[in-house]
Amino acid sequence: MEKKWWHGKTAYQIYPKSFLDTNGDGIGDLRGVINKLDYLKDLGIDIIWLSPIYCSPFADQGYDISDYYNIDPAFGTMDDMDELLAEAKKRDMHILMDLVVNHCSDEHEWFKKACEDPDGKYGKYFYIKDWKEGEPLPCNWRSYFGGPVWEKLPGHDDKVYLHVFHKKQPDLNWENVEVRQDVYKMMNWWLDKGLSGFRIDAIINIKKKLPFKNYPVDRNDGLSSIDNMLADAEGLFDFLDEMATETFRKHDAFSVGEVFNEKPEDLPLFIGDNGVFSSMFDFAETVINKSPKGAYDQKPVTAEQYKEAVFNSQKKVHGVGIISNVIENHDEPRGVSHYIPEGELTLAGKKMLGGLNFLLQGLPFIYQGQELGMENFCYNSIDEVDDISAKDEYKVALEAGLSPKDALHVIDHFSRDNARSPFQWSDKENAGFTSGKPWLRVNPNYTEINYEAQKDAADSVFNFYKKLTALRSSMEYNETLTYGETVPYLRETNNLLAYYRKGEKELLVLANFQTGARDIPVPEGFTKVILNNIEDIKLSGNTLHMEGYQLIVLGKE
Ligand code: TEU
Ligand code: CA
Repeated sequence: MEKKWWHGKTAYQIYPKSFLDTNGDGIGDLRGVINKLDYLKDLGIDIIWLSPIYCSPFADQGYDISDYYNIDPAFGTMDDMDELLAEAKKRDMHILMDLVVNHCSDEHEWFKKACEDPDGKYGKYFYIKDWKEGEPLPCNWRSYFGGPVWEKLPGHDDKVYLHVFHKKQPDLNWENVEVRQDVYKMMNWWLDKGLSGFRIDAIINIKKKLPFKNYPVDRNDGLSSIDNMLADAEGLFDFLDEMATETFRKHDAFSVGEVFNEKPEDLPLFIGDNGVFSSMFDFAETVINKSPKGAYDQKPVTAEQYKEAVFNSQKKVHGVGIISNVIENHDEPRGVSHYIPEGELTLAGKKMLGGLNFLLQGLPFIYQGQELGMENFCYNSIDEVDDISAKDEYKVALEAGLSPKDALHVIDHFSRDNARSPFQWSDKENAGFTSGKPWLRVNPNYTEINYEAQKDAADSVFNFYKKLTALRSSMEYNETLTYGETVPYLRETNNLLAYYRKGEKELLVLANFQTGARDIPVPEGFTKVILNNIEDIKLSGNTLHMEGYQLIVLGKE
């Protein structure tokens, strides 16, 4: 594998709206990110991905962009952004922005012009179709956030436009070369400014199966999941290869794709040596038990399912490319609440999950607050939920016959807002996130779970993450942890997730993924304790006594 500047690094996702507010408007801002660069440096972060900060009406929290060349005033100014880039550079840190180009906002000037003149230049930037009241829509696809993908074009009773996400997120027509050129121009503009790369949003959606046609109906709304269309669409890589050549490759930029449901044969095309991206996220764990019916039908993840997902992914990517490992992001519940059975969550379990994920082959991403062990929280009412996806899932659950209480419980578990509640800096009012009214409710557990309480506590989740980043960046183990093969150990042992990392050095990671203590045999030679999430280690001969949710990393002397 060809070595790249970003290999062996540690990345961190910031959801700016919820990170740190410095002007009291209740919304996190770029000044907040600048103020916390030293915090991130101290944590051991090299690469920072910012969720969208461009101008946006925030129908989908910035994933609906109305101006790609400006910073939304809620976050600050372009001067703040330039300062952030410069300050990051001083600290040898890299900034990535979110590239949201499957769609823009309906308030983007392209869409406004398309509405003014659907037959003109900008009409061709979108998918606009003739349609009359009473006629069937051009196709029966269901948008990700519920309802049909077609919406009446403002100002035109006889036309509809396509949106696979929210109706305020019209899809850009990637078949139109002018759209593609405009996107590349914008990307290069940012890369020229000193940006190190992009996280690429929802990218598989840019290739539609054309001409539009219906797929089998799969819910009683009479619609069909977008997944059916995506599985059928071909030619995605023509666009992506062109994008890579026109932008990333010219700048030696880092790119990480948000890719779901890829076909196995596509992996090298995405992240191989000549792949279109530097990396892509591993969502194999994220999608465990996801149901086509909706979140209400999703079962809790078991340790065995988690283990199989991890090992399958690791095997797939070895020798192909660098995968990006996550346990959560802004679209998912908090990993510690999601992967550890309800009622079993402890400090040890939080560290164990972090360690398991962090020590895999690939590039680790920490999502803000993960390093503190931030958890899901319970809503008192659906009115407290901001997220459009969660609102839709609530509706779907009610329609499936769940009581309002049970439907709200579904939201407790799966809402994207779980990860979007403000960062818990301290036990001061609003967790030290803002002096004003936070845009989204702070998790009431901030009085216990917060950075101030953890920074000097030797056994805190935060300090455990610092050990993880230090281990990954150490001269001794960086090569092994980045490129070394992941080889399962005692794979058949229930609730034990253990693996070797075999590179220049050899490591053995052992995790007792259950509450009960047990004895585990340890292979010859692994006598050096490199990391341990529970103080004492009981290794006698070749037998290791492990407490519930204990994680131990062993090496050779
Ligand atoms: O997500 C794309 C996506 O397909 C999943 O997020 C998923 O469908 C969604 O979370 C349903 O709950 C990306 C962004 O990460 C997400 O925040 C945006 O809402 C979406 O694209 C649209 O830009
Ligand atoms: Ca603010």
